[in-house]
Amino acid sequence: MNAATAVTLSRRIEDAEDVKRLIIEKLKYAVGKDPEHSVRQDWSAALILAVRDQLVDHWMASTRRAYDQDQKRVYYLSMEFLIGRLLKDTIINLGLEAPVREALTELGADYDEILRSEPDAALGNGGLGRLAACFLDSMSTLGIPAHGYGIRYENGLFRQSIRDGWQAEEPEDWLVTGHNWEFERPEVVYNIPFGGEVITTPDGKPIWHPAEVMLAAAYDTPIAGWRGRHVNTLRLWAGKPAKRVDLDRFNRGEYLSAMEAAVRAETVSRILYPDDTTEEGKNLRLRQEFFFTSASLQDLLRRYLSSHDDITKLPEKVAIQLNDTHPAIAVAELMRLLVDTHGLSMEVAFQLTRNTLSYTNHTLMPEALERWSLQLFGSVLPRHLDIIRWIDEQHLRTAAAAKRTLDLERVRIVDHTNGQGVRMGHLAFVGSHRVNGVSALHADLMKQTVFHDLDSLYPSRILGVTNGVTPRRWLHSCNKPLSDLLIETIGEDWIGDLEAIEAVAPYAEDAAFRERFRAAKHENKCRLVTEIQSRVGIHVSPDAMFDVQIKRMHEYKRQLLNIMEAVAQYFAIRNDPAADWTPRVKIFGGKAAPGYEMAKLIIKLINDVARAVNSDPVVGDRLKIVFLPNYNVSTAERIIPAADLSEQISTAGMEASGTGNMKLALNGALTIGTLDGANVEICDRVGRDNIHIFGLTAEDVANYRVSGYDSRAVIDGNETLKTVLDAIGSGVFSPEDPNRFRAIVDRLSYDDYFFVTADFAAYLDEQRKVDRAFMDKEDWTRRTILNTARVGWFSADRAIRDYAREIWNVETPSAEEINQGGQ
Ligand code: KOT
Repeated sequence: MNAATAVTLSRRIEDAEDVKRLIIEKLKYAVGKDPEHSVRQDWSAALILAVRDQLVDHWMASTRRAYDQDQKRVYYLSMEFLIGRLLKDTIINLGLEAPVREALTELGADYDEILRSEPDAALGNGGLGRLAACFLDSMSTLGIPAHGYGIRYENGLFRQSIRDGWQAEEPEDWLVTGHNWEFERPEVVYNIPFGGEVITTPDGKPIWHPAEVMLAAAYDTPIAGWRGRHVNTLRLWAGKPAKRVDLDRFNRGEYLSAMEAAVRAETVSRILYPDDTTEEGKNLRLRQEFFFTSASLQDLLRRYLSSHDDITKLPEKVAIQLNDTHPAIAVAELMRLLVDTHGLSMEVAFQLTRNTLSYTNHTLMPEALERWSLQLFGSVLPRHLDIIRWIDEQHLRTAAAAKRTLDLERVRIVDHTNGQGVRMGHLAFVGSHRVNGVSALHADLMKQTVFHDLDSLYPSRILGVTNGVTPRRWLHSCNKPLSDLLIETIGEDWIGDLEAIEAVAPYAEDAAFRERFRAAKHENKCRLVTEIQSRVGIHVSPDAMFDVQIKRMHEYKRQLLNIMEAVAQYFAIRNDPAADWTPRVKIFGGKAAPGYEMAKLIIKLINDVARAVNSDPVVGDRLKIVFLPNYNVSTAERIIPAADLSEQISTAGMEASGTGNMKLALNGALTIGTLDGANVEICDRVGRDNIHIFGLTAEDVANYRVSGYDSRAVIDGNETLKTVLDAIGSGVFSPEDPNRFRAIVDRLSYDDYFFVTADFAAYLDEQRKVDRAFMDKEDWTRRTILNTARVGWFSADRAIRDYAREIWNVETPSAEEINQGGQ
C-alpha cells in the first residue's frame, strides 16, 4: 500500500466512528474551530467538507475513466442551476445517512438542524433552472461524463418576504457563509473579450480588436448521482478583472476609478436576473450570456484538444446542449473559436458547430423569445454579428432553394423588418442538429407556431423530450415516510429506476396498504401544519385537504383563477355554513418578478382574501388560505410530500411542460389541471379517472385567439363569477383601499388574455367533484396510490436517456445495470 492509498482509506466512512473522527478533524483543521466552541454553522461546514471528501475519489475516477476510454462528453450550458441544498441528497446518495445521524447525535449536534442551516443555492428562477439541476443528478446517476456550465452568481434569486400582504424583495447572499462544496480553480481562467471593432487585413482576414478583456474564473462543485459511483462537475464562472487595480490611478489618489475595471468585471456574475419571461438590463444580460458561453466553449475545446489532435472530429466526442436561448451565442462563438483561433474555414466550422450543438426550447411566449437589437449586439459582439450574418446568408440560400412558399423575412436570423434585431431562437435553431420541446404538446406547438417555417425547412430537426424529475430528491429524500413504505413493500429498485415503482399499483386495492399510505401522507401534513403555524401564524388542520399551487407567480399560471374559486367558495360557505363542506387548506407559494406589477398585485389579492377568510369565525376549518413566503427548493421539499391536490391550471398551450406537476403526482397528490404541457401525458399515464381535467384545450384557445373572445358576455352569464368579480373590484377584501384590485377586474372584463373567465365555471365544477372525491377516503387513497405508481416514466433518468439516444448519441447503461451497481 503506498502513502496515497493510505490517506484515501483513512478518509472513507464505514461507520459513525469514522464520521465523528472526520467531522472533528474538519472542524479543527479546515474550519479552525474547537468543537467546544463551535456553532451550528461550523458543524455544517465541517460535515459538508467531510462528505465532500467522500466524493473526491469517485470524482477523479470518473474523470480518469472518461479520458482513458475516450468517452463522448456532454456539456449542459445553462444560465440557471437551481440546485438548492446539496448535503442531504449527497449523504443519501452515498448511503451515509445512518452513520452520519448517529455520529452527530453522539457529538451532541442536531442532524436536521444542521441540514437546515445549509444555504439554499437559488441560482435559478424556476422550472428551467430546476430542470438543469435534476439533469445533473441524472447524468451522474447514469454515468454519463458530463459538465454543467453556468454562472456563479454572487446573489441568487431574491429573498421574498410578505409585508402587509405585499411582496418585498431582499438580496439573497448565499455565498456569504461560504460555499463549502466548491473547489476554486485559480489556474482555470479564460479571457473574455467585449466590444471594439473588426478590422479586415489586406489578405481578407477579419481580426477582432476588442475594447476590453475580462477574465472568467472557474469554481467546481462535484455532483454525485445515486449510490455515488459516478461524480460529474458543475463548473460555474465568476467574472474577474484582468487587472485588479489600476496602479497609476491609485497612485494619483483616484481610488474609486482605480477599481473601475474590477467592478465592471465582477458585475457580470453579480446577480441572477429575477425575471423568467422578459429580458431586462439588456446590455449586462447580453454580456452575462456571452461571458459564460465563451468561457465554457474555450474550456471544453481545451479539454478536447488535450487528448485529440483532429478538431474536425469534435462532434464525435462532444455534445453541447443549450438550455434555451440564453447560451445561443454559442453558435457564433464556437464558429469564431474554430475559425479565428483554430484556422478552419467558415463552411467546415459551421458543419462542426451544427453537429455539436443542440437546443432546448422552454417557452413559446412571445415576450420570452430573446431578441437583441443590432445596435446593441454589434457594439458588444461585433465579430459575432459578422459571423451570424454569414450563417444567415447560408440559411437564406437553403430557404430560397426550398420548393415551398416561404416568407423569407420571417425565417431570417437577422430580422431586417420591425426594429431590426438578432432572433436568438432562430440562431439556436439554425445552428443546432436537434431542437427539442419539453413535452409532446409543446413540441407540437413549436412546429405549428414559432418554428413553423424553420420546421418545414429543416424537417425532423424538432423533437419532444418530455421533462422529468429526479426521484432521489423528489421522493426518496424529501418524503421519508412514503419512501420507507415503498421500500418495505416493493424494494428499492425504483430509486435508480423509477418505472419500477409501478409494482406498487396492485397495492392500491389493499386496504391495509392504503391505511399506511394515508398515514405517511398524514405525517407529512402534520410537519407542514407546524411549519405553517410557526412561519405565518395560521392554524390549519391536517385532516383538511391540502390544495397546493406552488410555482412562479405569472398570469398564465392563473393563481388568479385559484383565488377566485376560493372567494366563490368562501361566499358559498357563509351562505350555508351548515352544509357538508369538504375542509380545505389552499396553500400558495411563489415569487413574482420584481417588475411584474400584475403578478405582485395577485400576491396581495391572495393575502387580502386570506386575511378575510382566515379570520371569519363562520368559516372555521372549512377553508383556510395560506401564502407561504419565499418559496424555494427547500420549501418545495416540505410542501410536496404533504399535498393532496396539485393545481396545474395554466391557460392551455402556455405551460411548456411543468415539472411540479410530476413531483406532486409522484408524492401522491391528485392533479386538477388543464390539458397543458406535460399534464396531457400525466393524464395518459395515470388514467382519466385518476386526474381532474377541466377547461379549454390548446386548440380551443388558439381558435378563440382568432375568432375573438368576449369575456363580458361570459361574466354577465355567470352569477357566481359576477359576484366574485364585483366583490374583488369593489373592495370587499380591501376596505382600506377599495380600488386596489380594480385593475385585475378590468383586465378580466375587457382583455382576458389568459382565459380566466372562460375556464371559471368548468374549474368550479371540477373542484366540487374533487370535494366529493376527497370525502371518500378509501377511493381517494386508491387513486393517489395509482398516481404514485404510474408516473415513473417522468423520471429525469428517462428524460436523460432520451437526450442521450436521440440527441447526443451517447450510450447509457440499462436500468438493471444501474441497480446492480455497474457503471
Ligand atoms: C424563461 C425565460 C426565457 C425562456 C424560457 C424561460 C423559462 C421557461 N423558464 N422556465 N421555464 C419553464 O421551464 C420548465 C422546464 O422545461 C417547464 O417545465 C416550464 O413549463 C417552463 O415555464
